[in-house]
Amino acid sequence: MEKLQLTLAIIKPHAVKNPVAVSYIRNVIKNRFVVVRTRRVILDANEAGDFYQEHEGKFFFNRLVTFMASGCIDLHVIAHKNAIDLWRRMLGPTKVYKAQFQEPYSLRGMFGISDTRNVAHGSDSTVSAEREIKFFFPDFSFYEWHNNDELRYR
Ligand code: RTP
Ligand code: MG
Repeated sequence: MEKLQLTLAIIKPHAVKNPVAVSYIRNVIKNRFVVVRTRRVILDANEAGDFYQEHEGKFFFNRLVTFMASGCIDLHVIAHKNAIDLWRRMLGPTKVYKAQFQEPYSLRGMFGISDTRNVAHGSDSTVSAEREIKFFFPDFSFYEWHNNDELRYR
């Protein structure tokens, strides 16, 4: 028996403000994943900068941080046998032109506005998933998650 993998999905401000996008995305998440935790927050620029620290110094960093602090974001800790890859595949390519032309039915293909306003975030590895979940849910116990007998798959 193996434990379901966890990832963090963040619905970005422009998508949270778009009722069609946010309800579609919530449905997709509910239907494909086990939803472990959900929280709506507003970040200030410092918090957004901390979250995206790996991108500090890149040309899009300020734009990204300002955008992420511009309104509510929805956080979803979600679980699936293959949560990290599945969520990133559902998102589609980071670049909006690629998403629209190559994966038009991906979330970014359908609701992406620009390379920054690209609908949602997904952790890119088990190490970043753990860091990112702890960042927003500091009381989340990975120990308990891994030792709880519920939500295992065969
Ligand atoms: P994410 O981390 O958000 O799931 O997306 P990702 O792995 O596909 O992309 P990454 O390279 O990690 O970039 C993080 C976020 O930075 C913004 N970005 N803006 N040219 C630009 O303006 C630009 N390039 C990247 C995006 O919001 C991307 O999701
Ligand atoms: Mg990334």
